[in-house]
Amino acid sequence: MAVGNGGPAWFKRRDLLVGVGARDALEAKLVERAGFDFIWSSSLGISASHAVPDASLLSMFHYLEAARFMREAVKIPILADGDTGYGDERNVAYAVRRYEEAGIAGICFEDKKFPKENSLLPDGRQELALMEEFAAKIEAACDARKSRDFAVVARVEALIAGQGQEEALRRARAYEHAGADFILIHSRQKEPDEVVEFIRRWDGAAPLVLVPTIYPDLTEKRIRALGKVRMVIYANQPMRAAVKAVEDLLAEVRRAGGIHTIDGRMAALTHIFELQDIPGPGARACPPPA
Ligand code: SPV
Ligand code: MG
Repeated sequence: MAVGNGGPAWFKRRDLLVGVGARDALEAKLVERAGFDFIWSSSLGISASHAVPDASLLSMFHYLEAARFMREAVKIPILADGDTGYGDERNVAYAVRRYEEAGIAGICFEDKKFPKENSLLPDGRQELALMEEFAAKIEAACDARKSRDFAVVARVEALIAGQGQEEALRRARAYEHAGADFILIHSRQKEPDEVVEFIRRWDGAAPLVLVPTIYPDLTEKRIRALGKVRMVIYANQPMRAAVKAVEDLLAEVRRAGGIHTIDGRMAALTHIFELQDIPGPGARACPPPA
């Protein structure tokens, strides 16, 4: 059943919800404080924080645990990246039950074969699952949830796999028919033309979700003007910003032979304590050594 027919309520508050990818609870908190609408618990981010490829290496419980800590730290909804569903329909149904009971607002499954590789990996293996098999996973996900407020997002990887618009549309229609509340259409083209064409041709009722990592020129204003898209996800920008900042800082420490030149480049310890919700006197930084 499409969202217009009484699907998840949490996304109806705004015409376009903007979510940001997080690896952990601290990053999720920063996203919430910056005023974004929801958290994307990113498989790329969570894998990268374990320094392993985003290639179905970690278990469902690693991803669930990360999302659960995020959930405890923020009030805004968390949309979980559920990869390919960790197996067949039984695994999908199991994951939906665990994520829903953990207070996660929804989950996204992608129609690639397990084990998958990240969609943006140069020369990555992008093999699609059979459409009928993935539609059965979406149906299993919808049947497994207790509440209609738990969103099931079907992610179409046909454009990522170079299979073209017709195949992407055929799959999106099948997944909507299977019960998906949203269709995430992913692309790795530098120009947004491919995604824009899909949006233009999309004739289903399910709202679309975009991840414009590779085509950042498609801004929120342009997305709104296109219509049909109700969620946009900036999946990995905080992680990439953090890695760059830390690498630059560490190089400076090596260069300077000490930590005496970097004060202005770090958050104050008091800010870290505050992000940890440490009350009262605990929020004071340690005095410098006498
Ligand atoms: C993620 O953030 O894990 C995603 C988005 O799935 S992408 O990396 O573009 O595949
Ligand atoms: Mg992912």
